[in-house]
Amino acid sequence: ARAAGRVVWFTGLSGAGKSTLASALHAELLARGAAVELLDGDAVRENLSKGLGFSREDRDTNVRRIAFVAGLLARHGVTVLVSAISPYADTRRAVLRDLPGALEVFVDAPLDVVAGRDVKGLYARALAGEIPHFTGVSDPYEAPGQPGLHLRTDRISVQEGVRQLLTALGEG
Ligand code: GGZ
Repeated sequence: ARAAGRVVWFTGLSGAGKSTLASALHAELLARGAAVELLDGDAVRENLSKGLGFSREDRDTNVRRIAFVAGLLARHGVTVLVSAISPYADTRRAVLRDLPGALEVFVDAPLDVVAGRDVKGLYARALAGEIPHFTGVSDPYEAPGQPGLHLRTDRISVQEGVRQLLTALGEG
């Protein structure tokens, strides 16, 4: 059988740069001719997880659905890039354990930096008390203790992040 693909699981706060890094890595791997798929928070919540909210239960359901699809793809040799806040450490551990060779990537920037960027204006609304379960403000984010890769996006460029990702994947 064909070798299994790797799952690269980007976890971190909204606005930390998960999707930016995942899509930059996606473009680079595509350019190298790899079979690679992107499971991004936004698209997943519009399709696979449509109707789910942001309670712990719904977030965990979202994360488990993503992991299930990632496993199916990886089994057929596809490299799968997952971008989801996935805030609960236990749930991440449980799903990643079932994905052989998965790389957990902590996309990390301090809350004041991501709230300062506030691309979608969500942090301003959350800090004003208008979003009851907003990760990092009114809902928890449990950072990985031992991520496969830790990227401080307030300190490194997207290009440098992609370089470190490729190295971690043995594709440098
Ligand atoms: C966190 C929220 C919330 C709440 C809406 N908390 O920056 P974005 O906008 O595009 O990414 C965030 C996205 C989070 O969805 P995920 O599927 O990644 O979350 S999880 O893994 O926890 O299931 C944000 C937007 O949805 N958003 N409300 N309350 N982010």
